[in-house]
Amino acid sequence: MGSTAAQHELRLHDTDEAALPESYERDGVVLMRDVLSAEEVAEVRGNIARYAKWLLPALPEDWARREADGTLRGMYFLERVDPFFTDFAARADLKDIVERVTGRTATFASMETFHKPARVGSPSLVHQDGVYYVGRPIVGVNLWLGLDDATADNGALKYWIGSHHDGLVEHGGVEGDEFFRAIAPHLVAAMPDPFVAELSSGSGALHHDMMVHGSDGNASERPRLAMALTYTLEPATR
Ligand SMILES: O=C(O)CCC(=O)C(=O)O
Repeated sequence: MGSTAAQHELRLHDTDEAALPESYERDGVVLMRDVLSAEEVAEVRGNIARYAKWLLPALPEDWARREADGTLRGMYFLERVDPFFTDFAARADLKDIVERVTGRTATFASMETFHKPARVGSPSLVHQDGVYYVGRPIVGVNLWLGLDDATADNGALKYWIGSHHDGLVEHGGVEGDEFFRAIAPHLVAAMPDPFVAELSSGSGALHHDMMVHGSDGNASERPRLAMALTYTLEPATR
């Protein structure tokens, strides 16, 4: 497993930094400030609220996940039915970031929101996105975009830096979520401390599909809204 948080502090890069590819290769994640401007964050937030209010009620139940009290936890497939998100998924500047950092041609694959509501937001159990690609000739990457300030107390992402070098860790099913797969708590407990990616709204984190990551629940009074775009990378080598 990779180095511990104590040994390693991730740098928050600017999106046009030449050092991004090297950091991504070494760490499995790069943190970037100002991927979205404050105006863009406000626009995305407004469209998420509009979509949740007017479209979601008529969409299949499994296009959203809810917290135990019914609060919205996350939404999938927004780009399939809503022109704002179709255009967002096709943004050339976001694809360009992915291609510059990874050095590979990227194709948009999917979009998801993570609402992490105040007080009731549940954890994202520790996992590697690559578990969903097993048996398929796909290499993927995930561009996470903060739409609120993310801090340790409202459920910022946690990364096990360098873990992408060590292949897939065993995952199991998760009670109450037939699709999600996570690394068993006793295996997580044996890992070194993660790096907590405290990021201001508009920042982004691009992580490798073998990066071990997750986030804690949100017991704070501040929500932690985010969205993620996944891309597949060519040529597939695994
Ligand atoms: O935002 C979160 O808490 C989880 C995000 C995540 O697991 C991902 O983007 O792959």
